[in-house]
This record gives sequence, C-alpha cells and structure tokens, in this order.
Amino acid sequence: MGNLPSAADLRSGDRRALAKCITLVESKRPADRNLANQLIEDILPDTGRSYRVGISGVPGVGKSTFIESFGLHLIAQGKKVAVLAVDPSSPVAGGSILGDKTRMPELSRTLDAFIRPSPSSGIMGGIAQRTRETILLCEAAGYDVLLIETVGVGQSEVAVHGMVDFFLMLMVPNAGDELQGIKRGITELVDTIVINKADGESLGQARQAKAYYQSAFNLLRGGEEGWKPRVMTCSALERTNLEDVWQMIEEYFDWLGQEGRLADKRRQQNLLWLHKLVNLEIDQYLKTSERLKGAYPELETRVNAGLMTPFRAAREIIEMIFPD
Ligand SMILES: Nc1nc2c(ncn2[C@@H]2O[C@H](COP(=O)(O)OP(=O)(O)OP(=O)(O)O)[C@@H](O)[C@H]2O)c(=O)[nH]1
Ligand SMILES: [Mg+2]
Repeated sequence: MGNLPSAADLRSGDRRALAKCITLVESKRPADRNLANQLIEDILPDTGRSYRVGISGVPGVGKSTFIESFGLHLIAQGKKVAVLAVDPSSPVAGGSILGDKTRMPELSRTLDAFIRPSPSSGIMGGIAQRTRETILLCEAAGYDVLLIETVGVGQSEVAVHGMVDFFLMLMVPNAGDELQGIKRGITELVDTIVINKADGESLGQARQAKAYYQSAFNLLRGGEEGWKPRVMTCSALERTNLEDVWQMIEEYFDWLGQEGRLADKRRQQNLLWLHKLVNLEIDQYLKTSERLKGAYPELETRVNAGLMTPFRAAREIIEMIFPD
C-alpha cells in the first residue's frame, strides 16, 4: 500500500485517511498485517470513548432507513457518526447490508458521517474479522457514535454483540409472527427492541407488539440484575420517536458508566478478542505460510474423499505448525 496514512492523519479526522487505514487492517498480506498491528498500537490511547451501538434485524425491517434517519438526528445534535457493517457473507443470509450507500443518501453526503460498507471477504470467516480494529480506528478519528449494522442471522449477531456496548434489535409490528422468533437467545443478547414502521395503519399493531415484547422481556429477564431491556416504537421513515430512542441509549450509557461496568464489559470483550485473534492468526498462517500452503488443501482433499479422518488431519496440521 502506497502512502500509508499515519496515526496523526487519522487523528486529524481526514475521512480518506480513515478509509485507507481500514483497508490496511482488512488486508491479509503479512506485510500489511505488521503495519496494521503497529498502527493499532499507536492509536490505542485515543480509543474507547465512543458509544458502540449494534443494530440488527431481519432483511427489510428498515435497518438502512433507521441508520440514515437516526444518524442524521445525532449529527444535528453535533455528533460525529460512523456506520460499519458486519456482513455474514453467507449465501443463505441473502440481502447485502450496506452493499451500496444509496439507501443512506443524505447521511452519505454529510461530512460528519463516515460509512464503511462491509468487506467483501467471501464465504465464512468473513464475519467481523477486523471490525474490532475498525471500531478503534473510527474512535481515533473522532467519531462519537458508532452504528454497527448486521442482519439478523445468529452468528453475526453474536459476533457484533461481542464488540459493542449496546445492542439494538429492530422489529416489524407483526407481533403475532415475530413473537415466535423471540427466542431466549435473542432476549439475552439485546438491550432494547425498537419496533420500526410504527406509522400509518401499522401504528396500532406497533403498540400491541410493544406490549407483547415488553412482557416477554419481563417474563424471561425479570428476575435478573442489571439493565432492564426496554421496548420502544419508532418510524424511521417519518423520523418519529428517534429522540426517545437516543435518550434511552444515553440512559444506558449513564448506567454502564457506573460501578466499573463499562470497564468490566470491555475487559471481557478483550478476552474474547484475544481468543478470536489467536484463531484468526493461526487460520491465516495456515493459508499463507509457504511451508503449509500446499499441505493444508491436500489434507482437506483427503478428508473430503474419506481417505483420512478429520482427527488425523487436524493432528498432522498441528504437528506441521509446531514441529516439536
Ligand atoms: N412505513 C415504513 N416503512 C419503512 C420504515 N423504515 C423502512 N421502511 C421501508 O421498508 C423497506 C426496507 O427498508 P430498509 O431500510 O432497506 O431495510 P433493511 O433492514 O436495511 O433491509 P436489508 O438491507 O435488505 O436487510 C423500504 O421500502 C423502506 O422504505 C418505516 O419506518 N415505516
Ligand atoms: Mg439495508
């Protein structure tokens, strides 16, 4: 990569510098990795001060519209907003998130917004590999609120949950259908459910859905200590109730800031990150190491052909990595 931006360029708030830095941390070239690691070390003191907000929901729920409206609402209050996407890149998931910026026409033209489409890293393993580093880069570049979008398909939600402070789930007003989907896993993951499209003829349904979800939360998480997830309604299209949603998020961060909760949460997430990084580095080493490049696909082929057990193949790979 030519003309590598420095930590100082990043701090100056230059959006092009930020984009270049993100490209660097997403690069799989070993030489770039070293530079990226150095850059992250350099900027670490400037990180950690933003609101990291995850936004999820099934395709069509209105994530892009919500982020456009909500982002503009925050910018009108003087905030700088960065939008990142964690794309499971899975053929079954369908619908690409942030594939284009056309769904956020106003936001993408605003100087106080930075929108980063999801990396096109292909199948599997594309999940949020470097989103954590990207979060840190955005913080060093002075963004106050980070909106991290993902589609509602399990794996990527868990990944995003592990890197944000607050997790917002968008839902549509059909309580009857949606209630089926409110599995215990989801209620444990989210800090709020916001029922979008609470406008026009759906207004009544949205209110009903709100009552349903709130009672589901009370039922499933009523006895727990800590933050009590709240259910709200809004219309991303008509831009109503957005301030209420923001007030709730602020309230959450006030709560999180007390009794060392934020530090605790980030410490736990750092441990998770450490484990992920080790796995990721080993995985990339397997694919790029001159010594192993040929051996790995060879073993895959043999396992695939039923000529070798996965256990045996895994053993061989580990012995190749650690010859002693
Ligand atoms: N009535 C109404 N329609 C909305 C609202 N928000 C979004 N929509 C519409 O719902 C459709 C889907 O909205 P998107 O914002 O693209 O939804 P998404 O969740 O980003 O969808 P994917 O990117 O496919 O996952 C669009 O036609 C929007 O105009 C809302 O608050 N009210
Ligand atoms: Mg979208």
